[in-house]
Amino acid sequence: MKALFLFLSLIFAPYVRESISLNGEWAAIIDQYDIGLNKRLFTDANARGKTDFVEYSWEGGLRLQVPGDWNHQDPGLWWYEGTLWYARHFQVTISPGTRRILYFAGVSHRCEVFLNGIKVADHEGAFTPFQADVTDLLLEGDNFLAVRVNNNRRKDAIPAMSFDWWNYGGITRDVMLLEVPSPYIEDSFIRLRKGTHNTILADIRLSEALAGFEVTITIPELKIRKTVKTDDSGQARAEIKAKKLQLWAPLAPKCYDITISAGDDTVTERIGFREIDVDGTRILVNGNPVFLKCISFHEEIPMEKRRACSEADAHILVDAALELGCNAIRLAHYPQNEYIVRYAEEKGLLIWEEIPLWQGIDFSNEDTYHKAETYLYEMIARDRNRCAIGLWSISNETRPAPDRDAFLSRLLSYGRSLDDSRLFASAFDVAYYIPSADEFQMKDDFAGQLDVIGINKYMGWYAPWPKPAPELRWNVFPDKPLVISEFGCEAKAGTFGNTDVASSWSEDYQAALYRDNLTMFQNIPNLAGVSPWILFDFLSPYRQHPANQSFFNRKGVLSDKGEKKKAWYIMNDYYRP
Ligand code: GCB
Repeated sequence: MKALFLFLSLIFAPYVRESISLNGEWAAIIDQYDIGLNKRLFTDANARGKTDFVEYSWEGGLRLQVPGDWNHQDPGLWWYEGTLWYARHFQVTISPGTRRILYFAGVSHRCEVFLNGIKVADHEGAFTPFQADVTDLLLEGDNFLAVRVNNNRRKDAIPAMSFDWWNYGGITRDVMLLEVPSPYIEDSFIRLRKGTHNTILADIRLSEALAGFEVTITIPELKIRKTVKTDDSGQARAEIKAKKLQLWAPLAPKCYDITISAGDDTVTERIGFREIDVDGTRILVNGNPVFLKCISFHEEIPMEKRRACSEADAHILVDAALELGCNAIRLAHYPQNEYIVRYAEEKGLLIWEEIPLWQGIDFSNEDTYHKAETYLYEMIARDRNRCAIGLWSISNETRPAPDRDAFLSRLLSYGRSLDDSRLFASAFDVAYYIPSADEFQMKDDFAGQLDVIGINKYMGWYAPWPKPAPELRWNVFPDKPLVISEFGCEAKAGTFGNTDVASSWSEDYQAALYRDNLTMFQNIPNLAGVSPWILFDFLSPYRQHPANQSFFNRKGVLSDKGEKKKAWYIMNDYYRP
């Protein structure tokens, strides 16, 4: 049997497998001049004897918590951009016949990983995981792990030289050492068969190309048990009719415990099933039109000025979106940690997930293109079994130009080849009011290839209102679903005053602007959802006003302390059924 889809090589379901956590306290050395490789910081050398001149030590220095950005853990690192080394020891008991996979859920932005002095991985891209099979390098007993981390902004990177959020550095997500039998279930894609509501398709691949290997899928709640055999590439497909399958839907989440076993490997994951599609200008979930009541947030706990990294942090962010009345979230502007995605799915929030292809990208650079493909691949590999994810977004605020159009078209085809069960979108900031036509229009040769058009529009903040809101008409990709993927303005919580003056930074100005936007939205015939910018005030070096911002972007409907601004109540009214 030939598989009809691409298998992806990040281990399936790392969070539910047996593992040793390598979170906790790590030793750290700041390496501002990037000389650590020459000094061999990847070894745990100690000077012994008269002529041994080791000029560093992993003992007695800085200590950092993993997961966690380095910025908030030491005042000297708040603004730091550069290289920093992490290291730790850990103990292992070797079990013959098993494999060990070192898994990093996210390191910001690039890193090299050394185990017992030998390089085992390098990775670029702060917001997606990577792994290395280290079975053959592990020692019985003590092992030494060192990671060279660098968070410099670079012209050819994604994101590139500047972006409107804090450039946190470090090992910002979990690190674990997984123990799996051999062979193990390396990849698995479980979803509804396209066009049906009662047929489950499960594609499974083993870590080795073993033919005739039995793979069993059980779903006890549905009384399903099906065994299939692998082909000579170690792959198997099961197509399962499920009579009483209850589908997952926004705010009506239903997932099942699904167990996949192959040889000695058994994995039980929570998996849900849903269909997402477009019909003209509407987004359909399981055949029913859904208007996206969405909100964006960054992976940040603003109250503590740090990146979000734990299950408890995920609850803070997702619960705040639920309290606002949302049925969807936009993970701005990058894949956020798995705790957020899993908890949102459990709570029934449809997810718009995106890669950080945010303004200022070097579209004519072939290396940058390959980085974009890698990002998309890793995001989809990590999350394609999460039914809550309805939209993959591939870019934010890019300007039409031949090199950009070619780059995004190519990237979109690549994305569609990885997953044909979801919608593809992008957010644009090139919809303008055209006085001669007396309407909003947008010219973009690429955008028409997408399923859903996102429009970021800051009426009343970056752009003045050309006419009163009720009179503004929209004619932007009228045949496709359009989501207002950003709107809003800055307001300092606790500041009240004139509703007409943007420079008042008042909650009242923000509230009036929200009301006007909601009025204008009534004149967008193809509107399929809205997503205010943003849930919480967030940190950004862009935001330099000493009194009003102090490096916070103040467009939150909640302040950095979690206080509700007036705009919060307006959105809550709009979203309440
Ligand atoms: C945008 C960007 C977002 C910014 C926001 C702003 O259009 O997509 O990342 O933070 O505007 O506040 O200016």
